[in-house]
Amino acid sequence: MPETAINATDKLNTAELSFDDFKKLVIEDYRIAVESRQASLIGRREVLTGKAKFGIFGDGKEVAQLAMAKAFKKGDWRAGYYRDQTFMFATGMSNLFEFFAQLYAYPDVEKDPASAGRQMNCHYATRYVNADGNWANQAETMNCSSDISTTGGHMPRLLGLAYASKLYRQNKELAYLNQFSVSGNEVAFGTIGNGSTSEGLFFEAFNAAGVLQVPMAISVWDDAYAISVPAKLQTTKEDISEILKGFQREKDTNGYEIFKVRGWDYPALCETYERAIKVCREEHVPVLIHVIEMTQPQGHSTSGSHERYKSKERLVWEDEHDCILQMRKWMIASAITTEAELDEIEATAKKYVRDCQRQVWNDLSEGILKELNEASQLIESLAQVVAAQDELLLLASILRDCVDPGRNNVVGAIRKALRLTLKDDVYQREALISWLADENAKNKERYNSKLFSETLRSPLNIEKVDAEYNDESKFIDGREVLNACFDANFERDKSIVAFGEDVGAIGDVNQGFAGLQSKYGDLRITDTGIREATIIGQGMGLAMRGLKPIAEIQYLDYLLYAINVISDDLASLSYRTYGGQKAPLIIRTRGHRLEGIWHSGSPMGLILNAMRGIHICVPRDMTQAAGMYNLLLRGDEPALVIECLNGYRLKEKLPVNVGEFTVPLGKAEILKQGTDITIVSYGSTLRIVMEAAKELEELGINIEVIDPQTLHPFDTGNVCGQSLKKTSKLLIVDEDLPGAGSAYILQRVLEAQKGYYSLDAQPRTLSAKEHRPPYGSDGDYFTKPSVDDVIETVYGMMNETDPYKFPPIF
Ligand SMILES: Cc1ncc(C[n+]2csc(CCOP(=O)(O)OP(=O)(O)O)c2C)c(N)n1
Ligand SMILES: [Mg+2]
Repeated sequence: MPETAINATDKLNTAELSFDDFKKLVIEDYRIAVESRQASLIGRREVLTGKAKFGIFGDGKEVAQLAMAKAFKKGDWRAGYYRDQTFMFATGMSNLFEFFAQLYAYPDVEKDPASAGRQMNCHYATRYVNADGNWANQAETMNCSSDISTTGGHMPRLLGLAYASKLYRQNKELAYLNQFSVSGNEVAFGTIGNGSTSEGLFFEAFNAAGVLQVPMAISVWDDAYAISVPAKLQTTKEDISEILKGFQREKDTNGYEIFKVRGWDYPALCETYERAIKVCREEHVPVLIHVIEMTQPQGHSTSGSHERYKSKERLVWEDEHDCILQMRKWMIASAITTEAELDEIEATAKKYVRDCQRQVWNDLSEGILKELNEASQLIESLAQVVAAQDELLLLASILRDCVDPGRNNVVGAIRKALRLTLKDDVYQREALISWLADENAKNKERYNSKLFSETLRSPLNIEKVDAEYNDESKFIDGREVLNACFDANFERDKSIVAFGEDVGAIGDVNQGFAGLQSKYGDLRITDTGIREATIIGQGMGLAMRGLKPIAEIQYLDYLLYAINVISDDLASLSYRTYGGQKAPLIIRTRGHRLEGIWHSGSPMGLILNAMRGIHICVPRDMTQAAGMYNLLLRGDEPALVIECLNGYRLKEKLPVNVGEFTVPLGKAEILKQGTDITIVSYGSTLRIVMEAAKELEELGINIEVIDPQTLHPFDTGNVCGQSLKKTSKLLIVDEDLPGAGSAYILQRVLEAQKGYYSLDAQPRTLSAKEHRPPYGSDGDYFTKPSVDDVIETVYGMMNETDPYKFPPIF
């Protein structure tokens, strides 16, 4: 930046500025806007000429973002969507090089710090996890939580980011965490398109922020369209701030401050943001800034042209109300600058942006070309000594002639060459194999790493501490074991909070938190509204800002109402930022058997498929659950813990170190040794299997029972595979649908653990029926696996192998 320039994020307080300073500041803003526009124009061209796959840009939204950037301070957070490049440039959280690197999917975290080439363009993020896995000082940086493509999907996270400021301000015990907050003075800025305000997540988060009174500032970028669908079909009265007027706070009520401003009116925008954010920051009142009359100069994205669905009149109106054109007019009319100076700024911007784009492209191409040359040479050398010479030379020349080659072309050619020379035993072929192994390792790191944090604080690296008992250890209700565990952890770590429906005053519907709100206060043990998606978002935002949240979903069946947030946002966070962001959120819920269609679900297949990137713990009792909480609360990765609904009143022995002992992830336990059949089961069905084991013993069958304890990760010690070496027979019992959770376990045991090679009978699964579980004990008996079902299935398997010893029951 030239010495005379004023930082674009400096406050636009005209009272404190000389006219010269003011002019400089506005001109600097204009430069950022035109550079951003050039980036959009060039970006689109790069897609249309095939260098990038897809483009979506922030043209038409530039000027409002300059104003928003002025109100954004160190310590603040953004959770937004793909239109915000100007804001990111103006705050310095991104730049043109990073913009183009992401557009080209540059798989290098130095070039694209937001996603290391993993995300579509204009998906922003700052990195707050250092390379060593430690937190960066978020109070000293501007912070951007990682974008997701699902429009509106970020709203729950936004709520959580804002809620963290409330906790940091109101809970004085958190003052020691000053690398995350300075007395809660931070604002969480959200952006969302007008069309996406139709999403339920928007309304859920909007209401929750009004209830919680948190510093959340939502800007709606309103360009009257959502791709081709006009406002008339999106929003009642075609006006989101109009219909949200009931949220306006009044004397003696909570609520919002609501603002409406035109997206091309620079001075009005600057003034509005200054006013809005002041209230939001100082008073912790959420604000809505509805920015209307925005445009899309290039249409929605590179996927199609807006001329197809916008009227001629609308297109003419958009041309005239282009925000940069209007800013330019205002600057000239206000004698801030001259036409000539602005022309000069525009010409310089054009060249500068083009230079940045070329530099990034050349840089990326150089790396790939080097690999391409190596691969071509290896193939050409191999061609000299094998029969498939012509095919190999053709392969190499096609590779060399590739226009804008990618690594898929290079690696693909080597793999093809190896297939063409399967029978050639020459050292030149070995060279290809070893080159491929090196490249595979690099590409694995580029494209397949960091699903989890992979740091020293990972729960996988936390030491195992055994549960200890002494002569005085009492048998108490399972819920009381959990209660003691939570109590000890809340005492130990002031950053732990728990919240959810009925978690506060009554200590959750099964009493796990009973008495803890009165002991630790309602900022730490907190009731929430019925809003599963934003309970998860609330937890995610807190976890991103250094707190240790336990977000409770009252019953497992209701996890469906949050699955989009868990799957899209939480589970993908580490992967999509290449480990630059983490959210060690613990989701607590209870499930499996009880009563009724929505109170006894066990949708494990759904969970296993939607939640890669989150540990899935299925403790068989409350002691195991407590050990898992003790572990997870000391780690830095997200996890779901599903307690057994029918286990809270069963008696368990209270460990003396109830807040200290740990149950490691991925460590399967053999609950009963046996020789005839291996049964793998988890959660509530384990008790049924153990009961069946007794009668089976009387029938002369000795089963081995294994509890994997966690499904992600699954039995990392190969306990199931080893057991099959002994029994040669496998039965998986759970209460999910057929082919759901049990199919996942089959894949792990038979394929990943190579259990297939030990089998001498067909592997079997025993699950629930295909429909939802009906209400009542008979409904349960005829739907979910019973002791009778387990005995008969096991017996049937033994009958198949030895019908003389085990004659058929029926
Ligand atoms: C949950 C979800 N539904 C649909 C889409 C596909 N989609 C991408 S952008 C878009 C339009 C969004 O319009 P708006 O919110 O007004 O933002 P704008 O692009 O106009 O700035 C749609 C439907 C998506 N990405 N996510
Ligand atoms: Mg729109």
